[in-house]
Amino acid sequence: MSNARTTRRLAVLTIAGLLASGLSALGVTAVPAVAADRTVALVGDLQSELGCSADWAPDCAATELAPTGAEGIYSAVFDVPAGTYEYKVALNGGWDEAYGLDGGGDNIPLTIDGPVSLRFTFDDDLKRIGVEVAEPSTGYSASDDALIAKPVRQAGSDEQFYFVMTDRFTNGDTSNDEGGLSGDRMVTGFDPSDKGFYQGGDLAGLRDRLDYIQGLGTSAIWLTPSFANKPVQGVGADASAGYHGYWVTDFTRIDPHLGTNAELENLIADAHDRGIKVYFDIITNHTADVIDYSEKQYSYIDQATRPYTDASGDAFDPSDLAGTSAFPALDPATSFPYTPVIAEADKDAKTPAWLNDPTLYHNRGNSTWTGESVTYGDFDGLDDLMTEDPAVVDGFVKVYQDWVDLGIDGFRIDTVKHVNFEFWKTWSTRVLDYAHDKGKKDFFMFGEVYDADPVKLAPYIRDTDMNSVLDFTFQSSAVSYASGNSAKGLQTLFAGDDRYTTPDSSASALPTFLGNHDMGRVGSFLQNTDAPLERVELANELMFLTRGQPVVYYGDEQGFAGSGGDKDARQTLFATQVDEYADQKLITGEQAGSVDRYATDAPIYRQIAALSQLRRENPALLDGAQIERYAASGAGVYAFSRVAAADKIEYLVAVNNATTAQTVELTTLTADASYAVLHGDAAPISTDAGAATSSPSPPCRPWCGRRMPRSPRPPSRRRSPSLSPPPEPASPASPPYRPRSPISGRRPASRGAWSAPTPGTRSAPPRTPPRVSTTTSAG
Ligand SMILES: [Ca+2]
Ligand SMILES: [Ca+2]
Ligand SMILES: [Ca+2]
Repeated sequence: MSNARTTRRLAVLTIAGLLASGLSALGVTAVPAVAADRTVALVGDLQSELGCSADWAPDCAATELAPTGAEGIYSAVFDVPAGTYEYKVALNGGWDEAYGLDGGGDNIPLTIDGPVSLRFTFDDDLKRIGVEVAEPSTGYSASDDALIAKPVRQAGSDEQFYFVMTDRFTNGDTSNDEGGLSGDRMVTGFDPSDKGFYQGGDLAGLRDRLDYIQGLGTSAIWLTPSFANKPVQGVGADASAGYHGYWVTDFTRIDPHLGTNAELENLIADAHDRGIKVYFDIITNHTADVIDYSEKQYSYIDQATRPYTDASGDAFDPSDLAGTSAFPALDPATSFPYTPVIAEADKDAKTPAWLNDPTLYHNRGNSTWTGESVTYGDFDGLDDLMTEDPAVVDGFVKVYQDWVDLGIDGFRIDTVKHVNFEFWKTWSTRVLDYAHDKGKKDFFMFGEVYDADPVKLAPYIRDTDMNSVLDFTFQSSAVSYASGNSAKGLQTLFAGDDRYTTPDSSASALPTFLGNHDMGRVGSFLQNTDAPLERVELANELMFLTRGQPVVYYGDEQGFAGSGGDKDARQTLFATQVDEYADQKLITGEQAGSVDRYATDAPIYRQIAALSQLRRENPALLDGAQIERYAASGAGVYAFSRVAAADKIEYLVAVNNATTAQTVELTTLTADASYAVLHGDAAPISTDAGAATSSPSPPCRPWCGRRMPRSPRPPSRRRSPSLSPPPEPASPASPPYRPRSPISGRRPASRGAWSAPTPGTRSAPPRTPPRVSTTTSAG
């Protein structure tokens, strides 16, 4: 580490308190005003109702929000009569700076059935306005019960995934290593000394090691794509094999390197006997690279330059027809910007047979990852299907309905944003309805939409029958926090959760992850920090104790870090013959070497197993509501409550990514109660009926001596955090989200985006998490 300033101890803390009292209302607190150099006014057509002489008056003092004492947070309560309004905030008495919907310029609509006291809060950091009911007009009574809806928890959404690249897990059958082919590696694809070729792992190996997978607490195995692939693509130094599964030629058959359809059925049967589901990673965007262009040119040609023409020569735009049953007949010789050609030997290379029709592909050249090429372009030559054509939609509905019949429990859907949205609307509904009709009520599909913005992710959940999407926002924010960046990043992450809430979906179902086979392992993002192992453990704690379905990427549990994304994140758990893999360091600092790594006492394996058990034994941690309690402005504490409606037990979780112990004050849901420690390095805490005091006491562990105020708190008693966080490190670095390359090694990895390690030392002592578990009493 350069830049090591002081010897600081990495303090990573997670506590979960258990108490037995009922829920009380969350106190909404206010604080004495402090001098502020900015003023914030609520403006809108409700101002005249609130004592202003006019609406839309940014200089009206009657609707100013007051500083709360928390930096950048302004708030005020107004009694608003029934009506339909629009509002935003304006700063400093004028219109030069104003914020509305999602921090933008649009007004925010508000409709109120009856008079109500509303608290408006503005966060000057996030530029977001929050509104909440300050006080119900009357107390809660039994007659209100009917108004309370159960929280949405989607069927099949409480899994813990183990995402495994089959070729890299265990070689259970050496007879299939060459996939039934004979010749050199350019024919068979098998070369265990090259990270870009098949290494030998297979379905038989997975079946042999179900104990190992189950020992982590896994409830669902997600297999990398398993269908028959083109064994090798590319030539010379660019040659690589389809070991990863993303170069499919036969969508009806397991790749012979991995096993047979019968072996898959056996794996599913054994997994189901253990209560473990089996998920497929599936593709509809492209096939292997079989189609070439007679022009031998591959640059993208857009529709403005050369529109599609039907067989009669009339121009048309496929996006005008997507989602309908109409599509014109096309002519491979004239309809496309490039002329698709298929070598004679490859005429029947693909299964089902409809995939061999070159007019069912876009044939516009390689994607530039922008504009229309995002959906129309080839992934570096991979044949990009004309997914606007109903023949393609129908074809893939049938393909994947058949796999539902074989016993697959759910799908992870690849490259979702590279397929037109209309495809997903139709395809997802037909596949999900089919699964439900077959009695698979828990069938669950989640998409890989490679983006960290909930605004772009949520429509796939809201407007298609895709059940969920991989939570790239979580990945970005959790790893950023674990590396030492501001807790505000987590606040922003979870503030986006409402995007996913519909009558039948919620953020609770999002599969969460920390790294993967494309971007790289979590270990690679954190290995250059001051305390790599502790920070990976912190990231795991975040993943297992926050909302969502955790995904463990195979090998992370053995401490593999790797040197980047793609092939550099695809180590074998069996003894490697790849020198680069053997030369790598594990997250513990140990040399990876060339040895089998299936130890169930490896530090991360044990941690994941323990966190899994904690979730199982305390289901509020699995699917309970998550309510934010504290977010440091900078490195420091992020705290939240988890509570399940069924048992009304509050769990308090606090994590600290700073290198010093932290003490903070916060409000919980539950007054006059004691919290026992369930996990982590902490002392028991309590909420009391009086005012908060905060007096750190030895031994100086992160939460020692902290007392939590009762809730609801008297408005004037809120305090700032009693201990200032350490200086803010470099601002969070969001990884650039490049399209994932299914072609290994052709695209730069995103590693290195995490270039803001926390100043500190390498000598952070290991944590010793006590497992105190005592039942507590409530006041
Ligand atoms: Ca094998
Ligand atoms: Ca496409
Ligand atoms: Ca091609």
